[in-house]
Amino acid sequence: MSLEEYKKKRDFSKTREPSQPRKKKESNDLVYVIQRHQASHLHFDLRLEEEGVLKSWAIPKAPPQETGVRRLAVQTEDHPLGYEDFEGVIPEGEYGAGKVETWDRGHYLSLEETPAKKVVEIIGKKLRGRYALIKLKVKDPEDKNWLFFKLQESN
Ligand SMILES: [Mn+2]
Repeated sequence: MSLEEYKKKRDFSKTREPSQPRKKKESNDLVYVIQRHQASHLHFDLRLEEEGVLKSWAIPKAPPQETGVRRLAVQTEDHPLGYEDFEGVIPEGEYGAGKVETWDRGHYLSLEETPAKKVVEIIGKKLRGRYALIKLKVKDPEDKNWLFFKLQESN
């Protein structure tokens, strides 16, 4: 996992976003966060800690709190651990310019993991329960489109 793309896209003399991952974690729980990002287009950035980075997806509409709603989730560059604490305004002219606010956060458990599918138990305030992330074009490593949705509760 690399933060190269994350660093390349940002000028840390201009944005207050973290340039390095935070040193130490407070607990072993895996980070889950969704940040509401009022960039040129409002979207919601889902981030899940995996192998020392925050795997990230941009969701163009409000994340599903109930079953039956499937959202497109476009994978974006890995973000450093600690980014879940970032809130503020990315300055005009910088990558992702606009306001970032925490929309939901907590932790998650990984229940199932393949290259094209993740099933997670999200323990947040707005999102709670089992969710799936499914990659749309399994055989195309360049394709960034996933679907994100809540699974039916198992009895
Ligand atoms: Mn964003």
